[in-house]
Amino acid sequence: MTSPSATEGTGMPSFSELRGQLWQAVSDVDETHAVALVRCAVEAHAAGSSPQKAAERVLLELVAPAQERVGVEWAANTVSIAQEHAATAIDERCISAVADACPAGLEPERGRVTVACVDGEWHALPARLVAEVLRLRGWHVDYLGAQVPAEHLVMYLHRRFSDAVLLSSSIPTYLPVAHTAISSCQTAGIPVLAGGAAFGPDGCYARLMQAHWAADAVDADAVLTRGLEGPAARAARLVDADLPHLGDQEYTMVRRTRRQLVKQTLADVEEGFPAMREYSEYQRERTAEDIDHIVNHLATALYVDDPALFTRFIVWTADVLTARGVPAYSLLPALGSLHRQLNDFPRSTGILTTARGALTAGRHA
Ligand code: B12
Repeated sequence: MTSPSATEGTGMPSFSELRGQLWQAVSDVDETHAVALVRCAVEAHAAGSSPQKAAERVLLELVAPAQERVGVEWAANTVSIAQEHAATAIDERCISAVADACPAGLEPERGRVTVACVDGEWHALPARLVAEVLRLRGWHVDYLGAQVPAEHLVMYLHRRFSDAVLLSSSIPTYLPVAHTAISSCQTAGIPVLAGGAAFGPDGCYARLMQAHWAADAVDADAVLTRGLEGPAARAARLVDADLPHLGDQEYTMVRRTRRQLVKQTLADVEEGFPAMREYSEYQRERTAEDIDHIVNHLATALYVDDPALFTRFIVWTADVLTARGVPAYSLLPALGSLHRQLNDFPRSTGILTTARGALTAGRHA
């Protein structure tokens, strides 16, 4: 691999070359090299622009893609969970190194924001990237990190002024708790800007929950600069008022009977997929976990009334299973069992039928 110092004086490699080098360092679990590389990149690129601009490019064009690639390689079963953890730790160190190498460009008139992940959400790195970029662009940022319960977030906001709360979530099953956090902050008088993969394509679920949305850190800066509409019209409402379809009680019923649904589905799958009888205890536990994720995503699709949320999850799960030598059609008995158990619930059976169609019609069959 090219040493970062070897490029000094002769000009830094392009961002695309640097991406390859950073990925190499991350996959070799070579933290020292990764940190040296991002520091050199900030220094070298600062000459042509400003330290803040160079730092932002390094965060968004080097560190973020490296972290995204970890996910792609894990899904394809080419890196293990342990390697994924090591890579994330290195990427976190790289973000700190970039932040240390470049003072925040604090501008009092830009205002103060609080960045936090919703309760239960462990994916703190995306929120941290957003926080650092906003800091570089002159915002005062209070970064609260992973899984912040709504009541503690609101207590914090009562003590420390914020122009807006930026809420991050990567996993769609946290959308109901995200909704509670959004409405609690708005009730406390603080507008909310949501972001992260959980909020769906183009932030459709953020809008459903009456929050503002931005695709990434640069977009967040633009939205905050335009100004967020005050929360007055959105405050002090019951979250159910945003989602009238919850009146059919299907979401509540699936949530309430989740354990029983998982247990029965596991039993039915064992019957419909005889290979499972040879499974080890460890494999059985993973299967139970997968079924729990399926029921949880079904509940979330009911919550936002969007079959596509569930279909995306099933297709993703099918890809992950296929990469691990488990046939995608092994998901069909689970979908069939849930369909039978929820036969009296039209929205649930509709969601299950749509996902089954995607699984059997596509390359996953
Ligand atoms: C690292 C990682 C983890 C780490 C997180 C560590 C950390 N400190 O962040 C750990 C190991 C904890 C983890 C756990 C899990 N993970 Co994970 N994880 C990832 C991974 C590989 C990278 C996440 C990341 O940092 N991405 C890079 C950032 C830069 O991209 P981004 O998230 O899209 O963020 C950008 C924008 O969305 C936006 N944005 C994000 N937040 C916000 C907020 C605001 C306000 C704004 C404006 C914008 C914004 O700006 C960001 C920068 O451009 C992803 C794969 C992936 N491709 O993302 C899986 C992934 C998110 N994880 C996944 C899963 C399933 C899980 C687990 C459920 C696994 C399990 N079975 O236990 C748990 C859930 C834990 C929990 N309760 O949250 C799945 C989710 C799939 C799905 N359909 O739900 C993914 C997609 C894996 C995959 N390859 O498919 N994970």
